[in-house]
Parts: sequence; structure tokens; C-alpha cells
Amino acid sequence: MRIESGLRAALGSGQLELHYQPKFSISSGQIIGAEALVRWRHPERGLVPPAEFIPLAEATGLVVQVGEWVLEAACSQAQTWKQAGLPPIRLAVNVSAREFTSALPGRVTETLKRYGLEPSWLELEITESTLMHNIDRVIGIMDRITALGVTLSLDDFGTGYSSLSYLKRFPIDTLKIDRSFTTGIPSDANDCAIASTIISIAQQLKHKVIAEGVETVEQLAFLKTSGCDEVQGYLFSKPLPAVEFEKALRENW
Ligand code: G
Ligand code: G
Ligand code: NA
Ligand code: MN
Repeated sequence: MRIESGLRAALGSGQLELHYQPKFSISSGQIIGAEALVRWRHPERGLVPPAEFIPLAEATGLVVQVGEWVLEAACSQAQTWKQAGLPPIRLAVNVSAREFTSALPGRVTETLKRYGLEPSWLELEITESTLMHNIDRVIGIMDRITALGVTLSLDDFGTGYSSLSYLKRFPIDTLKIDRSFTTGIPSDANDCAIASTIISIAQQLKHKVIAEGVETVEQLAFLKTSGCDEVQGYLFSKPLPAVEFEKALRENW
């Protein structure tokens, strides 16, 4: 309850901030985008990671307001970078199941328009749990979002319950290999098998595939050999405050 009222107050008083973790193309080595990750700059507790408040926000429904703030902040940042002449990249925003409603496509449209952004600046990351509720309704919303030119990626792939028969119906651009699989590469034969199978499924369904949580050159080598398109993880960069991400983007280009 204390966290809930605190988070409510944080939303109204500028205590939330976004950090940006770069995503890299394996073939070119260039930054092709970033995942926006929310943090709570708490007056007493310091920088609180999302794992400590997003689950509660999801349980209480506050995640809808958090999500509205995140989309707004990410688009505002993209506008700033666009106006500064930085190379166009795609900013990915995490969207919880509770935010994935028929109101979302309209809100995305309106927000992009207000910030003068092409839809190619924005990606939404959704998890498999989003897809478990009323699948036809969810696909309808996904179709409306992709029709705008905004891309969707399926986060934490392989950890939930989405069946392969649904996977072929989702208008997604990218599959994200969950960190729990990346971690075991190359020593754990099962994790290697799962990662390369996800890459193969992605290729055959004509999706891109990104591995998250890449921490070692051995993991990168395995993913490259297996045909993975993109990588994200501490080997390259942790999530960075906006100013530092901008610096990384300028240096990398
Ligand atoms: O940054 P960190 O690794 O602590 O993130 C932990 C979790 O919080 C991740 O699973 C991530 O998807 C989630 N998360 C981070 N930012 C957001 C956000 O803006 N909205 C939602 N719904 N989840 C987020
Ligand atoms: O839930 P989601 O997968 O969206 O969350 C990404 C989280 O993983 C972020 O909180 C981020 O800080 C964290 N993260 C990103 N890269 C790495 C990594 O290479 N190793 C580890 N252990 N965590 C990472
Ligand atoms: Na994510
Ligand atoms: Mn993930």
C-alpha cells in the first residue's frame, strides 16, 4: 500500500525516468535501437529498479498510468534526438498485458503525431502473458498497431505459454530470446538447443530475432553462427541514462 501511494505520487512529481539499453546489429555492429526501461528515482531509496515496482503496478492497475508516462517520455526523447539530427533509431517500450487494450492503437497514433515522429521510431515489446487473454481480440489490436507502421516484438520468448499455432498468427517483427536461455550459452547444451531453435523458428516465420542478456564473447559467437540478427546485453552496454545513450549513439555511428 505504501509503495502504491508512493508510486502514484511519483507519477505526478517527476520521479520516474527512462534508461536506454542499446540494441546492436550483429552483422554491422551498429546501434539499431534501444529498449526503454523505467526506473523510479525515490527520494529516500535512490534509484529503484522496475522489478521492485512493476509487478505491484500490474497487480493494482497503476501500470496503465506508468505505461502512459513511459510512452510519452520515450516519444518526447525520440523527438529531442530527431531534432538534434541523431540517426533515426527504434525505441522499444515495454507494454504490460493490462495496457494492451483497444485504446492503445489510438493512444500510440495520437502520441506519435503530437511529437512529430514517424512510426518507425517506435517498437512495443509485449510478453507472452499478454497473448494468453482472448487471442482474437489481442490479434485485432496487434494488427491495428502494425498497420500504423509501429513494430511489435515478443519479449521473454520461450518462457510463457504461447503455442506455436498462435505464433504464426501474430503480426510481430521480432522474437526476443529470453535472458534465461542466453545465460546458459555455450556450456548448457539445452540452452544452446533452445536458442538455436528459436532463431530457426524466427527465420522460417520471417521474423527478426534478438538475444537479450548477452554478457560474453562466447555467447555472441554462438548467436552469430546460429544466425541471430541482433543482440542486447552487458557485453555491449547496460541500460544508460539518456545523455549517456546519446553519447554512445554518436560514437557508434
Ligand atoms: O531494467 P530491469 O532489468 O530491472 O527490468 C526488469 C523488468 O521490468 C523487465 O522485465 C522489464 O520488461 C520490466 N520493465 C522495465 N520497464 C518497463 C516499463 O516501462 N513498462 C513495463 N510494463 N515493464 C517494464
Ligand atoms: O524483462 P526484460 O527482459 O524486458 O528486462 C530486461 C532487464 O534485464 C533489464 O532490467 C536490464 O537491466 C537487464 N539486463 C539487460 N542486459 C542484461 C545482461 O546482459 N545481463 C543481466 N544479468 N541483465 C541484463
Ligand atoms: Na522487455
Ligand atoms: Mn525480456
